[in-house]
Amino acid sequence: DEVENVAGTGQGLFVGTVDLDTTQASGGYEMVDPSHGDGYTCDLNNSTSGTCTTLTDSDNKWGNGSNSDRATAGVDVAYGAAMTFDYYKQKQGRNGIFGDGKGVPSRVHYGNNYVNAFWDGQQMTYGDGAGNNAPLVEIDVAGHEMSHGVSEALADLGYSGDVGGINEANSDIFGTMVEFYANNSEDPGDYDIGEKIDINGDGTPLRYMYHPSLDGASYDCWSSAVPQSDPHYSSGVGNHLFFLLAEGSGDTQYGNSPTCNNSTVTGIGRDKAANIWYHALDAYMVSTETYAQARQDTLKAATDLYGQCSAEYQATQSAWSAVSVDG
Ligand code: ASN
Ligand code: ZN
Ligand code: CA
Repeated sequence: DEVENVAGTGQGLFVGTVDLDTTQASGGYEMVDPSHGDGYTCDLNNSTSGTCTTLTDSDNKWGNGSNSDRATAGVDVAYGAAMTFDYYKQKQGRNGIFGDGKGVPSRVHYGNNYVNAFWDGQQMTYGDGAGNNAPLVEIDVAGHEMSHGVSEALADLGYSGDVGGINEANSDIFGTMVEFYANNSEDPGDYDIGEKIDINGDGTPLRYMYHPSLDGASYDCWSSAVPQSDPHYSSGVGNHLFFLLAEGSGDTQYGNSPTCNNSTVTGIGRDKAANIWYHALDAYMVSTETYAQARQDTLKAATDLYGQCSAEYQATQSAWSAVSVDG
């Protein structure tokens, strides 16, 4: 018989040594997390389909901090899934990605040289990376992908035109909020996406929320080119909006964030900014959302949460105008 809520420890690739809740089974332990809806972590054994084998361990000490142990990547993603579950529950009152209290599977070691991670509507899958880049198992990436599940459940956000960028920005916003929430000493919160993966081999992250065009392709400001572009580039407008609303234009800790209209924006803090965005997603956004509608919907959310004459409402107006989304 299985004994639940067993306290294990793991040594991940990026997160250092962390606690993991596991399940005791005959002869050892399984990486099944009863504290987070029985979400489990499994090894695809470099296949792209077929059986995913739930990770097991004899002494409940998982991974060794290096890829030489196949459980190491599993530690990072089990932790990332738990932190994502906890963020939504504690901060947004949402019980699991689907709101049903259930955890989701996290599948590691997908294929060969796969430089991506994805949510398929039901579960998580992570590649090992190729060449010099690391497996795509960082906290903000895990939070990004699972937030695709949340945005699908709440608003069924589309994936082309403005809404494609809003969808991707939503995932970067909550991936980053999960990274801050986890408060992991080895991978503390910031407004870079995937900064530890070294996807480009030169130390740069996948994306920069505070100044999206630093990646050479993302948009800082809305223009008619934005809805034509890849969602990972049109997301720049939403990422930039979120950074300005959270931290302001004069931030020196996370990055200098230039405004598109030479204005100065005073941030309201990331928790309030995330609450406004989440409430807009939950209550107002639609599958065909445009950036102009997102401005209106976040203003409705700011009114609901803080009142129409609030500093939070005014900052939301200023931040959208600062990314060239005017009322
Ligand atoms: N990692 C990518 C993303 O979530 C997968 C994709 O291209 N949809 O954006
Ligand atoms: Zn995405
Ligand atoms: Ca990050």
